[in-house]
Amino acid sequence: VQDLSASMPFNATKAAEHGFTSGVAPVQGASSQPASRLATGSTLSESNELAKTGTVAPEGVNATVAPLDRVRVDSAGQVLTTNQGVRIADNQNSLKYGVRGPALLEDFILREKLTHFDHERIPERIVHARGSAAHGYFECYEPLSDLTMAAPFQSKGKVTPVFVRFSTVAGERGSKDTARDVRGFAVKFYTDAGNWDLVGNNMPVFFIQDAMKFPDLVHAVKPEPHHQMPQAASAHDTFWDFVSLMPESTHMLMWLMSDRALPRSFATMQGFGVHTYRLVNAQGESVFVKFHWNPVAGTHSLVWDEAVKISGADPDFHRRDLWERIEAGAYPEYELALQVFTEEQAEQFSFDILDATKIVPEELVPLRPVGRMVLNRNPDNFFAETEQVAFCTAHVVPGIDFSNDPLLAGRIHSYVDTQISRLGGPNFHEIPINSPIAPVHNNQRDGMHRQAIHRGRVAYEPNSLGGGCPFQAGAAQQGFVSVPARIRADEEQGKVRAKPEKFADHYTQARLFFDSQTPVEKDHIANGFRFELSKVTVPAIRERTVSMLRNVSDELARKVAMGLGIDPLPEAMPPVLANPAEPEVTRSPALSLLARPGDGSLMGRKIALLVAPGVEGESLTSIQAALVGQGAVARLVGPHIGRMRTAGGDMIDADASMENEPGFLFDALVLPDGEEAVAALAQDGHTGEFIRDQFRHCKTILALGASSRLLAAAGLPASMDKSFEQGRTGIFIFDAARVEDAAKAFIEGVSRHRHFGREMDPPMV
Ligand code: HDE
Repeated sequence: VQDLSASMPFNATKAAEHGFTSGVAPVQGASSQPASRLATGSTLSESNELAKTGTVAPEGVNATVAPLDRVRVDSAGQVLTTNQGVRIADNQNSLKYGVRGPALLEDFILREKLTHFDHERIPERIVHARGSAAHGYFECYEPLSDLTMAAPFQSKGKVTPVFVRFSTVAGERGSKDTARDVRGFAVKFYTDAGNWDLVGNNMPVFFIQDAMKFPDLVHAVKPEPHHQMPQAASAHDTFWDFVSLMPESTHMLMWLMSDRALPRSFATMQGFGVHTYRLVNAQGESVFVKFHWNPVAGTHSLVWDEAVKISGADPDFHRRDLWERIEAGAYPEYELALQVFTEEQAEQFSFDILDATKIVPEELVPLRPVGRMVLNRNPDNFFAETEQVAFCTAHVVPGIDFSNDPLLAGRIHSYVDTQISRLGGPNFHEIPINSPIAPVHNNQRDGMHRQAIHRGRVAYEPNSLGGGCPFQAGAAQQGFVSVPARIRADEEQGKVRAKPEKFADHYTQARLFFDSQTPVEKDHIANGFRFELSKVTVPAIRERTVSMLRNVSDELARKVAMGLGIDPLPEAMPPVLANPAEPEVTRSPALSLLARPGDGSLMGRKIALLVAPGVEGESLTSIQAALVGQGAVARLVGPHIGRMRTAGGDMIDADASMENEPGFLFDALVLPDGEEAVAALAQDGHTGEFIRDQFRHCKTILALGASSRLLAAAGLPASMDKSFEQGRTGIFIFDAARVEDAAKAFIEGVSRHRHFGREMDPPMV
């Protein structure tokens, strides 16, 4: 074997293939992960035994991390090369014939660089293009082996690595985070029996009942084809034209017009599997299941005016929040809960469990908590992980199976299909973020970008030349076996293009949702419809929607009609099903966002403490320390960023300015004591805007000492004065000497998120 000089570019993986061993220790250009691939296994995923089991990662350690190490690249201390490993001497100038002469075609370094650049973009997802993701783990509370053999649920404390991508639906990849929209909530479980993707949303129902209508729905909501407007918004003619002709969408529209469509963060929204799935145990017995993710931080949303402003000041609002929470250790956490019911139970329900426009009310089938999911690691590279991750509803593992939901059936096909064009071929499972930690062995071969180097001459089964390998598992060895009878088939019907009768009950559950909301939430839903329909230019579409709403609630229809100047109220749209079955449940408090206030913790909440030169330093730092002690992010926001002197002569550093981080980006506000600082803040128009937005969006405000003047100067209504002291409205005025009491009252106020008691429509401030 020929000796390689230590100073030469050297790739340990390659060299090992040719017989080089550790005797050659390259100084530069070495792979930081020496040749582990050949030694261990035949697939990309097999390099890490610990990860493969999926059971050993202690809290905070992610078993998918180690296998990904093989493909992580860190160029620190490395020389610049071409993709062929050739060192580049000059990365500034193309090759020319004389300094002022023509560029030369033979410049392979320039051409490689430009060609790669030209192809750096891949097609964005047709829906859910805008997304953000994180790594984490799922931990099982108790074994569920009586219900399912799915690997993540087999023992108490079992940990399964996950990768979760949150998304909006309609907007393009670069669109804003805070659009009124459904949010995707897609979880990839890297189980030790293969990958399981639970591709859900933050709302438990969907617009349509049959996959046949999905392209129509998406074409209607996307920017209109002639002028490509509006971006990331459903408030336009084609969307409302379509949904007002599709009464099955009514229930989903209730959710979409509610504050559910404006989550405060990914950490404060629920997730749902939407469809009915099946759990299957080792005996082949199966039950139906609905999946729910409930955020430990509680459900919490933005208000519309706030969402609109945030999309201008920080279009990455949710992405930033997710990233910062994880960097700060305020890990987003969700409890997984199941609704389990039998086929016999399902047959008795007043609705059809195969209909994705229906929920199973929690009062009918209670939630059973089965585990928790913690997101504790940001991706290293957005493109490699968040963009290239491929979720597919077809990815299930033994123990999970499908129901006959016709929407789900379409999805089982669609997701794999879309990855083939989006990720450039059938080998997308080999992209590191997609590759399972369970071993992969089959006779599929070739295709674009194949990574695995299959050895031997056998790529067929049965074979004798390969010893019959890879061999069929069969049920005894946990091979996937489909549940034989998925709901009783009606044999007399034969092939049909039709729907079961209960699918035609379009309004009972829409009514259930609306009637279960608090008065504030009902107002927000009406205002949501008012805003969206006010952007619709065709009066007939507005009226048709109002006539549809009359089947849900006349109170709602009237409010919306009034907001749109529709008078008289149009007739109710004739329902498809004249006599729907009596519902089991007519009020479900669990459907209110306020039903899940969370643990009251301040973890991850962003609080602004206004500062200016001459600020009273002691009370300021004491409040700041109290907030940070509760896990909040307490930022000093000044007329400018950087250093300024306090009244006591100390120096403080403002993290942000009122210009670069306006008030609506924060969950709560502290106004400081200090005559000079208050005078300076009163001079700055941003201060009034800051306070007014905090007030209008019903957030907690604390004014210390002299700064109470700023509240009045901002034009807050005088009627609020009397209740300020008691804090009933979430506004607290304290003497700076009582800073400890102030901190206590303020923290309690912030933990309640918002104080809707002071909301006014139209806003007075
Ligand atoms: Fe999707 N959906 N969808 N969807 N969906 C996609 O797959 C589709 C539906 C959902 O973060 C696409 O990889 C059809 C319901 C999420 O990468 C595509 C139908 C629910 C994500 C697709 C539906 C979802 C997608 C686009 C009706 C909630 C993002 C790119 C039959 C349960 C996953 C891609 C991620 C993405 C098709 C309906 C959730 C085109 C045909 C219902 C969270 O394949």
